[in-house]
Amino acid sequence: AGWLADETPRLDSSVKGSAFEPTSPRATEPVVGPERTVDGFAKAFLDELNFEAGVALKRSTTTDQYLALARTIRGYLMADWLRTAERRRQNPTKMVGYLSAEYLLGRQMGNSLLATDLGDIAEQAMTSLGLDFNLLRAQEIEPGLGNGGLGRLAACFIDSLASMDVPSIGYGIRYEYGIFRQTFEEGRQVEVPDAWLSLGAPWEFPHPDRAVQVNFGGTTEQYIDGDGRTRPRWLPAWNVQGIPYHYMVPGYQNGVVNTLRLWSARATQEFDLEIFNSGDYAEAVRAQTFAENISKVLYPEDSTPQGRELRLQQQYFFVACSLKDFIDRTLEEDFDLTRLDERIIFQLNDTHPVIAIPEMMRLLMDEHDMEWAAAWEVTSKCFAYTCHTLLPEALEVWPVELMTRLLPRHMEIIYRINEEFLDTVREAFPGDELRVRRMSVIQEHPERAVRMANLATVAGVKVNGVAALHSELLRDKLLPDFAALWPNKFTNVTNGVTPRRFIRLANQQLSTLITDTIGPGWETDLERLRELEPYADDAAFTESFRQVKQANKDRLRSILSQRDGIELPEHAMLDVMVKRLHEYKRQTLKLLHIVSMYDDITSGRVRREDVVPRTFVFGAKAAPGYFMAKEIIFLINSVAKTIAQDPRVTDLMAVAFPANYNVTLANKLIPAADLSEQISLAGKEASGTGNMKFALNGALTIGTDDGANVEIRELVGDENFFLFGMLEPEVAALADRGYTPSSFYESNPALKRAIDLLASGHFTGGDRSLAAPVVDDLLYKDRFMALADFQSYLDAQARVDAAYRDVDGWTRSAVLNVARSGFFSSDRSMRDYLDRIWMPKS
Ligand code: NBX
Repeated sequence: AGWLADETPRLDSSVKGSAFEPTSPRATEPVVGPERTVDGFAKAFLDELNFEAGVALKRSTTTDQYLALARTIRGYLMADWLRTAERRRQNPTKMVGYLSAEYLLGRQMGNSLLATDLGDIAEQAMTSLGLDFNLLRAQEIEPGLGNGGLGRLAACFIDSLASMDVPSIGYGIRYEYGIFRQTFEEGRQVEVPDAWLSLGAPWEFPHPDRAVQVNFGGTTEQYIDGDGRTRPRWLPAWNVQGIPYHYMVPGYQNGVVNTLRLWSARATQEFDLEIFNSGDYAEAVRAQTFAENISKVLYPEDSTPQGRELRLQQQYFFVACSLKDFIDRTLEEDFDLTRLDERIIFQLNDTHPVIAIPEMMRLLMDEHDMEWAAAWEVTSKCFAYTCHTLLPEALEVWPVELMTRLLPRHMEIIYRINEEFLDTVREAFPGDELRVRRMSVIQEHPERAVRMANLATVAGVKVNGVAALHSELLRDKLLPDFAALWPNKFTNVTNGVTPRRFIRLANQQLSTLITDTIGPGWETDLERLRELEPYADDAAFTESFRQVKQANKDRLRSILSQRDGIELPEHAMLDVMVKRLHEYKRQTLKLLHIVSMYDDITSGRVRREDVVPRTFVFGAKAAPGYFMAKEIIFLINSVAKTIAQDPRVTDLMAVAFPANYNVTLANKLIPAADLSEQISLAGKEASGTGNMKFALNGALTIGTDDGANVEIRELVGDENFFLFGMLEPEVAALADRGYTPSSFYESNPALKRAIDLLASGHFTGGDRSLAAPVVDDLLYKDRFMALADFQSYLDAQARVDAAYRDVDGWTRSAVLNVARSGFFSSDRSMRDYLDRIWMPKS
């Protein structure tokens, strides 16, 4: 590791002494927002309702009122947005371009109210008009434009960049349908399309006037240019338009509003007309549908790359739009493109936007007349690559056949990049052709394909992992040949989460307690939570802290009752596992613990009075095509139902699996949790970010030595963290020896009982076959070694029970988790990106 050890994060609210230095406001046209009073707000609201929407208050629906409220709040941000944009235009500096196919934003209204500090005024204004503020807020459908951690990370990062006033822009895709809405039918996941735009989209600003054209297909040819030089050019076969939609990204009460620019695909008129003129009207309309499919829907597969053509179209579409957009803006100031790296660093959020690299080469050479060497010189300074995985099957590769068909010019450029790169390898390692093959951007087997991670590593200024352990494994196990060639290219930036959304908004009572105790300002200087440490032994403080946790639990019970009809017991430890459903995350290990506890109680193996009552909460979406993940969901629901109906255990345990876990639900669940489950097989979870949110909200973690768990434990202390399971080297050693899960089953009676009970059909209405897919996989494959870690996990859970019985001791640990987790602010992550990647001193 070592990347973290010697660094004390600094946290001031602006970035100084770099090209990113915020520029002073200049005299521009005065922009005045509505008056910041209850009356002023009410008037602005009625103006929106009456004159923009054309609806009278007494005839308005809740939807009308929500839309008018959103537009009113947005109006208060507008002046700051215009000012921020103008300030940046007047004094251009280097910017960060965050390129991400996903942004899992969560609801916008609460965040906008917090950023503008208008919460009280807005609430009073709505009350003065006889409206229910909370009901209106509940109308918002969150923009679910991401799958999970990677998409939510992008949303946290742009929040921090705005709160730190870093000149930056987020680029992505405006999916018409975001991540599917999950429902359960007889315990099985059923996906419903997420029509999040159907009620209107008050937070976005479409700019059809700034449309950009994107080409696809066709061929390339050589031609002689005006100077008599032979040059290649692309003769594309079809094209679409990208329409930018702007979203405000407000900083936290600092007058800064940055922009998130999401692209939506539309058919080009010329394209339609050509067919239309040929007389086939129906075909013209079909062409439109075809074009617009590109931004229609978010691919719901995480960690398993989709080799689908439409997915590559999406990636190239948003990247081409974004680069064109940025370069055009830069040319407005007459900038010399050979120095483009003085204006931009594009951060590649995983390999999804990596096609930007050949696209930049193409733009510079084919459209801006640069020679290869000059174009490469600048391109290789404009990108940096973040990897978010360690699973080899999650690395994106695109078949050469598909690339050639869809992006022939880019394929040529990739070949040339690779040729020159492999020359470098051969020079550094003469005669080592095996190495050359391993490092090539083109793989030959099982089919010729472009390895996007290799391309990103070749062209990127830096390659980073997302937690200390992950970055180490990325360097030493996933890309060791590249690390041997370029040791300094590799670095770490541990993920973080925004304290604005995940503490201030999600946990208002805890926020008030913190502010009352250490004063204001911690929201942008999260290391200040350290000042809470002395209060871990303060009777009055710990009592208030407990009350806050209890209030959050009570609120959650009422939310789950209303939202899902789930009735939870009043007094129980709240044990929460929320994240995407994936075998490596090991929801099945959690399930084995639950079944084991159930078996202990029902068989009388433990005395009832020795049982610490628990409520288990799961939240997880499975990729629609991921068979095993869906079987696991079914089995969890089956166990939950059986337990709810068994009077022998209902006073001691309950399992809740509310459907459709999303950012909105996370904000309600996390503040209520006592115990955070972070139980992936060591070496598989790149970082995790939920783990940070729980610790910051005063849950204790039971976890493996994986991802950012490692750093959480280092910071909060061993005594305040329940560690279990094999370490990564032990996992590797066991895999090398050959892992046989059945031997653990045979030799561990508790494990055997739990698996036998699951297999017996007890939880599946007597039908053994319904449990078989999961049980058989565990017994005969168990790729992620749940059985090997089972006993260690049970032992750790016993330690959890003992600790929870000691109310004071538990509260003390919970307070220390909050006090010592300030490092996990995404503001610190952004500072690390600035120091190590975007603006390194050396
Ligand atoms: O990125 C996640 C990792 O699994 C987490 O450990 C990490 O904390 C988080 C942020 O760094 N990866 C992730 O969420 N991946 C995807 O969502 C994904 C989406 C589409 C795709 C591949 C992966 N094709």
